[in-house]
Amino acid sequence: MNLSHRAWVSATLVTGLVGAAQAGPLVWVSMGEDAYQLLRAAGARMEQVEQRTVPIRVPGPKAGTTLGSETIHLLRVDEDALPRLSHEVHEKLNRCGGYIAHASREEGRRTIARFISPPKQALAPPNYVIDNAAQVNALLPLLQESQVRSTITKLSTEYKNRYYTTTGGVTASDGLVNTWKQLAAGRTDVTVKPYKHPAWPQRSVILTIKGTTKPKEIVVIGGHMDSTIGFTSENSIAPGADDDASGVASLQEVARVLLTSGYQPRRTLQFIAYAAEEVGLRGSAAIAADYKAQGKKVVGALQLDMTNYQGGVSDVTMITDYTNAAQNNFVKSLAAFYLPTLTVNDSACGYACSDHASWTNNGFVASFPFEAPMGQHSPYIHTAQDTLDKSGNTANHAIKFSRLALAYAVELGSDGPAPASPRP
Ligand code: IPO
Ligand code: ZN
Repeated sequence: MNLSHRAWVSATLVTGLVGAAQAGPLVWVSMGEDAYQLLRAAGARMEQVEQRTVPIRVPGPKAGTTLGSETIHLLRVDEDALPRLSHEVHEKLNRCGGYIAHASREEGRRTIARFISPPKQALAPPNYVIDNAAQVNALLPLLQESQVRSTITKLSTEYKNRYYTTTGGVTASDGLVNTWKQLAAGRTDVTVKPYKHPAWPQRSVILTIKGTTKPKEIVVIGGHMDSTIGFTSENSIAPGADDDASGVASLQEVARVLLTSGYQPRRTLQFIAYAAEEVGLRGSAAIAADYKAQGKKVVGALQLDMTNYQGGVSDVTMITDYTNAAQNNFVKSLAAFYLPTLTVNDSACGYACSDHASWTNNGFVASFPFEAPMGQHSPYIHTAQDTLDKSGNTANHAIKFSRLALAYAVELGSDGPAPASPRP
């Protein structure tokens, strides 16, 4: 008996109520209950709807503990209804509730099944120990708020939008390749490469610092470069200053400091700006699936999506769902040790809310430190008002995430204490 098959509750065939307004191709997507209800309320043309209830598990050492459950819907929907969904999800839901795009029903079912029973991790968990305090404490003061601020300004003002299919989206991606190449200048152990996605023009960008003794073990720090306002086209204004110029700027500043200081990790470090997050996590899904297929050993991934709007009293909110509890605890311990003035709390963000889910879904360990508790994050995202002035024209909040990500990069990237410095 095929259990996974039996678990599917299928589907009333639902046809669109406003067929005339929508004439796009039907695409496979999966989403949580709340996003699905919005889609239905909007009268979107949809077919072959089926749903499963997914336990929200705490993975890792506390495996078996559940945080409750949520219903995931798999369906074919008019592609033209999706931009509006992105918009409404953010307008009407106090949490994220994104969707994942799928190539077929079978691929969608497999993906959802992997959320229910995550693939066994090929890699033994790393040692989560803090043993590089001298190095981390020497590097932390080199991080500059002004650098993060200027990157957010550049990304959010130089292009009308950074949507995955527009000129702005492609130019922004090319611009990141150039900027990151300049950061890497003079380092023979560093590469910067665009990652091509055959189905759309915007490329993801990957900066790699090759590990000295364990180059096959990879630590990923990522954020998404694309922006959206829902119905986004060539001339739409979608600054995406918080979502997610802030995350890309936070991680670029970590790369800048590691590269200019001459830091050499034992494990390979990769900084990734993902394409096409806003349209169903497509860029990160492609990369994580590719890494899995190639047997790449991703030791851990850290997602930075929205770091610069302090909507609550807490500085850092650790996302608890579709992330790894052991690594989340490590990130919290890094905050407590290196950044003791930061306040940290927990929130769930729902199905497919950012690129960490792509790593989790492919059997890798991922964490997602976020700017605010659920519902207190920037209310301007996915609109033309997502601009830096909403954060007081500073990167004071985002720089905290650079500090946390730097501690993560050096502690996990070093895999053990720094070698004793040679005697003078
Ligand atoms: C997002 C992430 C976490 C939470 I809690 C609320 C909102 C934003 C995410 N859905 C997004 O738009 N990423 O691009
Ligand atoms: Zn977004």
